Amino acid sequence: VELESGLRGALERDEFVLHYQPKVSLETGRVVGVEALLRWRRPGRGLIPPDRFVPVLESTRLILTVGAWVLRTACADLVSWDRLGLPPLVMAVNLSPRQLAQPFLARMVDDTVREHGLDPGRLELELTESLLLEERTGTTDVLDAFARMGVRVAIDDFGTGHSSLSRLKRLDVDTLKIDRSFVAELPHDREDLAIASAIVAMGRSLQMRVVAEGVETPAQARCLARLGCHEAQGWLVGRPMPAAELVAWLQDRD
Ligand code: G
Ligand code: G
Ligand code: MN
Ligand code: NA
Repeated sequence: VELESGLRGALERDEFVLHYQPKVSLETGRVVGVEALLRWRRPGRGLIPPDRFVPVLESTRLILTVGAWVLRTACADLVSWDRLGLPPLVMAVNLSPRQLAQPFLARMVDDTVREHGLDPGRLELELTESLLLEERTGTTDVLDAFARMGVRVAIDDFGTGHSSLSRLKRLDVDTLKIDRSFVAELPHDREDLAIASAIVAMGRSLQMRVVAEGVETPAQARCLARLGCHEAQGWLVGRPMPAAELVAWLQDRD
């Protein structure tokens, strides 16, 4: 309750910030995109990570206004990086189930992308795997709308939920993100290796891109590259950073 009252008005008080975590191609080693991750700068309490407050936002309608702010801010930052002459990255933004149930979500995303003059293919929306379980017609419609617009869709934390593979086949999904729990014990753990290998093989055969999350060591990255995983995200590549720090980090790499 105290958290909820603090969150009300946090947007107006400018207390939210986005950090960006880079992703690299395992084929070229190049940075290909970033994921926008929300943090709450709570007065007197420091930077609060999303697992502490996103569920509260989601249990209220606050996630809708904060979610729209996240999308606008991420698009504005992406445009500013283009203007600095940085290589064209793909911006990944997380969407919660409640946002996906919003009737005008596709329109809101379309408007935001247009207002910033972005190629829609530069935006990737990350959805949780639980959406693949539900036979909610609305989900199919909104994913179809994203596909028509050319906005990419990724399934986050893949492998942890109970997704229906037949539904995965029917939905227009571009990217699977292997949950970091399957990456942590690579390359030694035989079960995790089998799971990661199966996800990569399935994604590739369905023409999807596969991204591994939580990559912390060169041995994990080599193992994933050998399996055919396209991209890696994790501390080995870079931690989530404020926009200014990301720009310096990107310029440093070249
Ligand atoms: O940055 P961190 O690892 O603490 O993020 C944990 C999780 O919080 C993310 O994987 C994502 O599921 C969720 N999250 C982060 N930012 C956002 C956001 O902007 N919107 C929503 N809905 N969830 C987010
Ligand atoms: O979208 P998702 O909930 O997966 O967000 C990714 C979260 O995982 C981020 O909040 C980030 O802080 C965390 N994270 C990112 N890279 C690593 C990593 O290499 N190892 C671990 N343990 N956590 C990570
Ligand atoms: Mn994510
Ligand atoms: Na994730």
